[in-house]
Amino acid sequence: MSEVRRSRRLFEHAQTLFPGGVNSPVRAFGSVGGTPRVLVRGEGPRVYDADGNSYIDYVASWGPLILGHSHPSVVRAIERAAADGTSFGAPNPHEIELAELIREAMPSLELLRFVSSGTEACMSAIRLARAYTGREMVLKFAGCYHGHADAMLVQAGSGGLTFGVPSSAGVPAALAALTIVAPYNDAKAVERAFREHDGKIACVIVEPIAANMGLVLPERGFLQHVVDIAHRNDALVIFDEVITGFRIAHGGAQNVYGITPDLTCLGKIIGAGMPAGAFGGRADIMRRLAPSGDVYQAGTLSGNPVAMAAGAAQLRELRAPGVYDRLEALGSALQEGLQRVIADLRTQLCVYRVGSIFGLFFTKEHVHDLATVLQSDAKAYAQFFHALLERGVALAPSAYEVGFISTAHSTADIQDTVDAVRAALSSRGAVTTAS
Ligand code: HOZ
Repeated sequence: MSEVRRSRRLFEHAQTLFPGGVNSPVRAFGSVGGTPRVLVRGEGPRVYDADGNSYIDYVASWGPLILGHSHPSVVRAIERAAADGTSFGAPNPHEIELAELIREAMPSLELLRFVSSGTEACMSAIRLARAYTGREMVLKFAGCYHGHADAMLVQAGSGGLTFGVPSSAGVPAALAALTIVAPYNDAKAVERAFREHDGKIACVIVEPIAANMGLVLPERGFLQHVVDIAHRNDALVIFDEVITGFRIAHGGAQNVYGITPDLTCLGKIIGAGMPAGAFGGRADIMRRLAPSGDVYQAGTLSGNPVAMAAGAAQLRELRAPGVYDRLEALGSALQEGLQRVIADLRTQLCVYRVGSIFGLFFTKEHVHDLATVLQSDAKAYAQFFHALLERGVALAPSAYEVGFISTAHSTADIQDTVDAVRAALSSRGAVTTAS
């Protein structure tokens, strides 16, 4: 058992200051138990806790750190920008550079607006869609997570799922009634919803690759089908690419699947670990935003120069040839390594992966929606999580989150991870084995 005395002491203190000791629920280790590691440093593929333990990190701050921790270009950009001023609440050149880099990679964002988080991006995009269409209802998919704005906390993934509150207290019933939920990968249900609420649905919001209920891949044709149904019914399509944007490819999932959404939400990678989000899309829709239009949206820290400079530095690095090939090679090495271990040990563990995102489910069923996700064994995941943490590998502390590989991971890190998984699965009393 590694020493976690300092983490424990700090976390006890934090519990006197923050509800549950944290500033975002999943960090509390509530669903896996044990003491959350208080992290003091990150470098490349590793994080270091207050007791001096180090871990190969696959949380990557929940996705933003595609270049690993403290990448020199990002750190330099932050230092330089901060030296010139941490915030102006006025236009600045860094936001222009970052917007250009985003639009170059994702041309569907003809106009965009920066905000401070993915939650804000989704919340604002939905307001815009409602105003543009003059309709009030929104269709989302069960287990997808679009931040914690009221309208989106209906059968939500991520922390909502982890803590069994996918539909949060405090959300007015009248508001929740405007959010319709369909099962992921079920285009027929989308059709039915549009029939039932004819002329009332403003938009469909979807994670093109669902990554907040573990990793659930879209089935062939599903996304195009959703877009076709929405457009046939004069509704807009919002791609929530907060996780997939610049992660699975430079142009995000929309580029990989060749689909152009009306609006796109971004976050995570575009801020390189600094608070930043964005939403954007068709110019005729975006022009409805104040001050050009009548949809209000604002933020003191929107387009913050330090966050914008960090994001721009990261996106410049991601333009270098071979970056995504390298991420794919690392992802595939991890997946193959894990699958060898799983086969050798006859463990009921499924590995899903797209590029540098992976999801692990203790189940023998094919996972394609929230119902099948919930059939997986979350208790087995919790034991596995701790067995790996003990061996210096940090996965997300929830069965319903995903893992992220960065360019800073080496093939040796991947091999060490595979070895740790073999040891963890061999040692666990409760390994579920194929019968
Ligand atoms: N909602 C985030 C994961 N999908 C967790 C954010 C955090 O705890 O930092």
